[in-house]
Amino acid sequence: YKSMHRESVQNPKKFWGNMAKQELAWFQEPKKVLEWKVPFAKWFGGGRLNLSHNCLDRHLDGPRRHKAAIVFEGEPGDVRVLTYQQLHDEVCRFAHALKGEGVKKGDRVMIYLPMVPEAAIAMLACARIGAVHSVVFGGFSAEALKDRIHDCGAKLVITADGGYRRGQVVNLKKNVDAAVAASPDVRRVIVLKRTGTVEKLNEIDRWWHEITDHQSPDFPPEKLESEDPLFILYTSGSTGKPKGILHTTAGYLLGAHLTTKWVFDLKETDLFWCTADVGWVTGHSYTVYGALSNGATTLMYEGAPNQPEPDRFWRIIAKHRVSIFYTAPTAIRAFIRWGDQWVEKHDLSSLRLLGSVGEPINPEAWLWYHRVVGGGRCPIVDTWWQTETGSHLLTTLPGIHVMKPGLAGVPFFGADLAVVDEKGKPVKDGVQGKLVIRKPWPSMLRGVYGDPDRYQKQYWSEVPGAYFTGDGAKRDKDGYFRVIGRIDDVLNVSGHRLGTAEVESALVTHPAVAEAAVVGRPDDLKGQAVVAFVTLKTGQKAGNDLMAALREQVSKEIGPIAKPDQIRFAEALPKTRSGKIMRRLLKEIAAGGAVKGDVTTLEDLNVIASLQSSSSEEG
Ligand code: 7RM
Repeated sequence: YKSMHRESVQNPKKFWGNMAKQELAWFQEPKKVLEWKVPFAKWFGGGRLNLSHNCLDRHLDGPRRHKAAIVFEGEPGDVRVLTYQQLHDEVCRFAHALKGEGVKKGDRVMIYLPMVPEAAIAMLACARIGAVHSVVFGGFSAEALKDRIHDCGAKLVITADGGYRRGQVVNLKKNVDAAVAASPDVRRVIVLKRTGTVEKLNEIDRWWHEITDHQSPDFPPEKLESEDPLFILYTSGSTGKPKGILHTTAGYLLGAHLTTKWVFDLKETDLFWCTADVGWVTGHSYTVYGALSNGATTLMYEGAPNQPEPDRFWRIIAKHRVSIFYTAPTAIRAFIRWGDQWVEKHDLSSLRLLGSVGEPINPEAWLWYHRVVGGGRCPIVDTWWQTETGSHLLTTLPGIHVMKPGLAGVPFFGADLAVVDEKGKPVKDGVQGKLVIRKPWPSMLRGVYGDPDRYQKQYWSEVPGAYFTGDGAKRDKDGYFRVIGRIDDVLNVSGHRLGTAEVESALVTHPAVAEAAVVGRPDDLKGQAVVAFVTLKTGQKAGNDLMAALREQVSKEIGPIAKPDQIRFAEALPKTRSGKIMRRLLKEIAAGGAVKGDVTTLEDLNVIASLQSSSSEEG
């Protein structure tokens, strides 16, 4: 590992040039591995390829042709298996359908679907024709969907009548109708029939099956350039609305492909289950693209982990003989709470490797995961990465590295990670600093859609010459990184990214609210809980009704995942002389601790007292 990593960082062109040729299928091999003008990278110039061809067609010539590509289990218990040949055929049919609706290369297509095979089919069909998909998690509200449609200028939306979650039907179509009513540029909505809860379509809608089933199962993949856009995925930042993170074809695919292969030590016979919804980057890179590019079998599960009972995941693992299981610490902590008996009821001997992603994993959860789920036998990979990085950048490699509970691990090949101080200078081992990336890597974001300045400002100006991750970290003497978590104004709630600014602007859309400040509070289960400090307009009365209304407002503006856990009404918010809200202070108050440190920049010291006695109630 050490010599290979050193080489990959010292001579990235050689390393990635070789990997690109060896691992991907090209219509035309690239001529130039990397063009780098900080912070803009172009990888694999002159190359032509297609991502869906890499995920499908290249597996059809050999023994993988009739191998399962997707094993799907719906929440009600329905199971569907699609072989590579069948998946190819469905993707081609749907690509024809999209073409028929006028979708062309470069067009943006919105995907708002439950975790069903059609989500992967829609993504792959877009990739096949060179359209740029933007998947929106089904838990986001109509308002959030509308914002994303407008931001990327999508003219077509793919959705379903509904999806199953916690024994209920999630009415996706209703949200799409509301979003589309406010989006004059949307010309077409394609509706998958999943729950049978929509009887009549609107004029703009077409049933998925009606425009797809009769189509030809062959659709020649578009020969795309390496840097042709592949997808936009919205993620929360420290300011404003979520940003559209842009990924392009070849570099992204190579990152997702190689990490899936090496980090999960993938074997031909594996059944790989990444529990992330395709609405998140983990679902993109591991459930769909990385797994299929490697010709693996990927499992998709539609519903909740405790439906109908808290052992649903273990039931699925035992039933389908899952061998690699990849989930988030927040889920692991919930399983611990629900009790070992739910795990122990099932034969999990098919498991051979476990993974964790999304937030720091506390050593207790790690040890439980290892002992109870992994039977003490399975290595755990704790993979650190971001929507922006496209694929894993910190991890251990099973069989190669010793595992250390609570530490993500070492840099993946080609990744030049460092922990630096305020001035951008590397700190000593054991000292906390900012986690930065000093060299480009193939699956890096190519920018923020429609906003090149924001890309530069947000990521490349905090630390000179380097990409700032937003995370704090420490490196130990063995070169292992412990990622502490976000040090910017981004929260990590149950492994989901949330911008404090986003929640604040959702709160102030309520007519009673004057100002809002949102901070995170440590939470045993979710990692962080959302605490909102709110001041009201004159004449407005604080109380339980208003609290409920404000939480509802956030749910409407963003989605249920963003609902504050606690709302605290205050007389005023603590501010510096320049008018900035003192978040450090609010964090301490939210955590229930005493206010420590320097408060001399506080505008009104009385504010502290009023906050600490502010009325509050748990939501
Ligand atoms: C994959 C994903 C990214 C943020 C990131 C970190 C946190 C993710 C780990 C982690 C500690 C990990 N993309 N994070 N993985 N922290 N250990 N293994 O989660 O864009 O949604 O979030 O998540 O703070 O910056 S993301």
